[in-house]
Amino acid sequence: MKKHNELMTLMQIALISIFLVSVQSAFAHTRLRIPVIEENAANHGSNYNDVVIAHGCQNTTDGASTIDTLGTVIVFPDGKDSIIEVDGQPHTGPLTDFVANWLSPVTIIQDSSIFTHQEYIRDTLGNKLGFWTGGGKGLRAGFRGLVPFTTAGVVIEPTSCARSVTFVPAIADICEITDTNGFNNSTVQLWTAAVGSVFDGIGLHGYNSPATLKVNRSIAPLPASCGDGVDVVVKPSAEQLDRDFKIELEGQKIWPK
Ligand SMILES: [Cu+2]
Repeated sequence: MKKHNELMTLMQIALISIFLVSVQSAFAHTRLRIPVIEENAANHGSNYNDVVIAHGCQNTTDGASTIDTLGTVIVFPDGKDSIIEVDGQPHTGPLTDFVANWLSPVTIIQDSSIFTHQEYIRDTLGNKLGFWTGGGKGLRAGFRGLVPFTTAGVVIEPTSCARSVTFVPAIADICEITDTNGFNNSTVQLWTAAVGSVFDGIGLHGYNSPATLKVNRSIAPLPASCGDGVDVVVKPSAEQLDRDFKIELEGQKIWPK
């Protein structure tokens, strides 16, 4: 009887492991390699990170991710007309209610090990909100890609009740250059918050499953009146994505077509 029980336990463990492995691969989406960081007020220090391209695009025969990736685009919320949520509720005030220094959050780390071209995506004031990289060998399906960049040190407004601020960038892994009508699982992987932009990707593989960068409060203590504090989430507006989420090469827009 005891042997029988041990066997059952072993089988249960095996089944649970199989379940965990399949859950993990279902969640193997494009993410940031370091999704949680601390405030970094030390003279505008940077936080080193990578976009992790987890898989290519899916073929239409069996849905496996067998299609190579030609390039990647990432754009952070600009903090001007961004969608701000406080403990899940809409916040109508500006981002400066919670973050003191969100201007130019991204710096590219020069690297051509996967893609040959790298270029910033800027707002009209020249702030670096994101970048694209593409061309060259590209990323072979079945391999993972690390696309390196840094984020500028984030300073949480000391007088605010924010105990964390989570920024939600938009990322696209592009396997074929198309217009927005050509978006499907074999041409692009869209990791965007569904905010009503043309990049929502309704019904596609990464629908409303964006990467996140959570900044935990770690410098100024929470004011006593804040209690446990609040968690703030910042998403790009549809207007920003429709305007900024693109690949432009020498003034020519090449993605989406
Ligand atoms: Cu995935």
